[in-house]
Amino acid sequence: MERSLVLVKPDGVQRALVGEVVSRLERRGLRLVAAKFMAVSRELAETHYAIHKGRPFYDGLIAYIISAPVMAMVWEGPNAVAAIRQTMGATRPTEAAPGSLRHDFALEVGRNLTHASDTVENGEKETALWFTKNELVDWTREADRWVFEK
Ligand code: D4T
Repeated sequence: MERSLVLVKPDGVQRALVGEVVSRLERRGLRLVAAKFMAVSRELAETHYAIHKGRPFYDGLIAYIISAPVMAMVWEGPNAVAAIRQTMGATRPTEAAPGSLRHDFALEVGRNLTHASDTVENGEKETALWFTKNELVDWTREADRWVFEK
């Protein structure tokens, strides 16, 4: 079962789109594993976006992600990484597929509402960065057998 970190970024929180994001992931069939509403420290932001350090948009990206609270979550399911990124849409909202969150609710790459892990490996790494083991809920959903093939 794959897992992905999902963030509703500060713009999504300020625009009251937390419910929309949660609803779309639930309706897709993904299973919520963990969630917390939190202010992001500069240290966490810099660790999370370390790969982008030195790029022209880096300082703005850090300022944006710490500018207001985020809703941090972990979602799981078969093919969760690809499924969630598809639900989010391409990083640049003008390249996002119609019907995706970024297509439907965003215009600019620097205000693109959500984050989702881009690989299975990063799903695990980012889950461990944002959540402690105790915060991850291991549970069986009644509908699982109607959504998951195995
Ligand atoms: P995140 O990580 O926020 O889900 O975005 P993606 O995984 O979809 O995209 P990314 O890592 O390439 O970019 C991280 C983050 O930086 C912002 N960004 C990116 C930006 O402001 N300007 C840019 O030119 C790029 C490439 C948006 C997302």
